[in-house]
Amino acid sequence: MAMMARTIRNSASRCTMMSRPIFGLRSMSSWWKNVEPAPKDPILGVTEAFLADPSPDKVNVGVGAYRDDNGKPVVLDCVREAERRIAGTSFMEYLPMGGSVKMVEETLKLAYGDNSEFIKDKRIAAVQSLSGTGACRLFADFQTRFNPGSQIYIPVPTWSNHHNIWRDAQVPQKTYHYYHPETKGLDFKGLMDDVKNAPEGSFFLLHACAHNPTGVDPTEEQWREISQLFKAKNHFAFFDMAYQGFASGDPARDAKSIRIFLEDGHHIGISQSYAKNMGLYGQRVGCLSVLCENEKQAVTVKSQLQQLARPMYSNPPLHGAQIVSTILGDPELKSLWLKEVKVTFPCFMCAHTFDGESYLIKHVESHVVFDNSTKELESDKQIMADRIIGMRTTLRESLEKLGSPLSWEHVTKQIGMFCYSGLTPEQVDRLTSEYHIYMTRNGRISMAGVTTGNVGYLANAIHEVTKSS
Ligand code: KET
Repeated sequence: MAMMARTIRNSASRCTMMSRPIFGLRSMSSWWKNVEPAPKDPILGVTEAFLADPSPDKVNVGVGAYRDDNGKPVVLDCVREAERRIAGTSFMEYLPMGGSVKMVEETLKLAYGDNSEFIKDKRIAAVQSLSGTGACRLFADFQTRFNPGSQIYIPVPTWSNHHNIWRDAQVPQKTYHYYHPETKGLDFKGLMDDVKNAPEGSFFLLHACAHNPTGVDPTEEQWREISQLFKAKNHFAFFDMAYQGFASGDPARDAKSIRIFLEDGHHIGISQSYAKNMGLYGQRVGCLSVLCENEKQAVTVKSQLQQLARPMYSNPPLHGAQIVSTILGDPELKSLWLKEVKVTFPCFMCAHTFDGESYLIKHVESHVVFDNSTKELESDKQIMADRIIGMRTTLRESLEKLGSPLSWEHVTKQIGMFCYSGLTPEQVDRLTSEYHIYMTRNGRISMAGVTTGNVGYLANAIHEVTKSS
């Protein structure tokens, strides 16, 4: 106590000394003179650059946000209806530090299963998070606080912000093999070797489904092998599930990787996001959960997650949580959402699976775009799903017609929101400077940004920058 008082006094007297010369403007402005401009964010920086470009030809295939054929954002019908029901609410007070209990309850069912024994046994510590990014960050902070000195294994490549998140949480990073550039598929052997060679009890970040940016997921069988090896090595699996519903059109099916780990008895962590699968990007609504050994531990862990949240943002925002709990808490609205996920997103997601050697093109069982239950949604949403498959096909065919010497098969074969094109950073730079086409420098194309109006222009530009390679 005495020491603390001394420290405070010392810093106070330092402050007085430092504040003496502040009468001149020059010394005031010197507070931040050592601050250098931050590097542009590899993904959101692309949107900034796109917005600043006055060219009428500009094309944005950077950020992963769903768009219609006119490049306009899409709001789901279930969201519109939930907003209508919420409108006029008199509750605008703070949520608890852990967020909306109802929203969290419903969100856990999506990841762990409707009849999950872990939910029944109250073994899951879960809090509402600021979307998927906030869930990852909260977990990273939790990891460093209660497992100081531990590292995190991150796949190569990954969503670029994973590196920033664990860096800012002071967690040292290691990488593991994931993608094979030649086969444009999973580097399963490299992955398994890295999992095997990591020290016992390491933390691993896994993409639950629709891996960003590659669009390449392990098969079910491969997930089983990964889980077994994790078990043998006593590793901790942290799943980032930002695209539940995007790989197959069915959220339950897309949680398969997680369910396999649960069956095998792992104590996992999960980040969930409603940015993509409910189109609630800007509402910042998601969930962080950690499966514990028993209810008592879950209560303790949750109290610490809340303790981390309190000085950072106090408590999470209300509106998005209300939308989600209104949709998932009402059987009719929930089934509307499930239909919309199937109809809106899947066709371009579900049709292609990599079996280790070649790609199988087929519709997954859950994909019911063409059955009667979705008739009422078919019109505009159906057109959108078809549009995206169409865009993949048109982009590939246009490149082939232009006589491109390269293979563009993967454009129609990868799953998820993105096409991991294989373009080099230099080629992407040329696309931007010469053609006003904006994408991340790793060559990732957000397929949702490709439209009837720009696909020909895009193909031509890609051909121009790649034809001599
Ligand atoms: N994880 C992954 C794998 C991911 O791609 C994103 C977002 C997030 C988490 C976080 O999403 P949130 O909106 O916080 O729920 N990815 C897209 C947007 C971004 O970079 O922020 C993207 O890759 O374009």
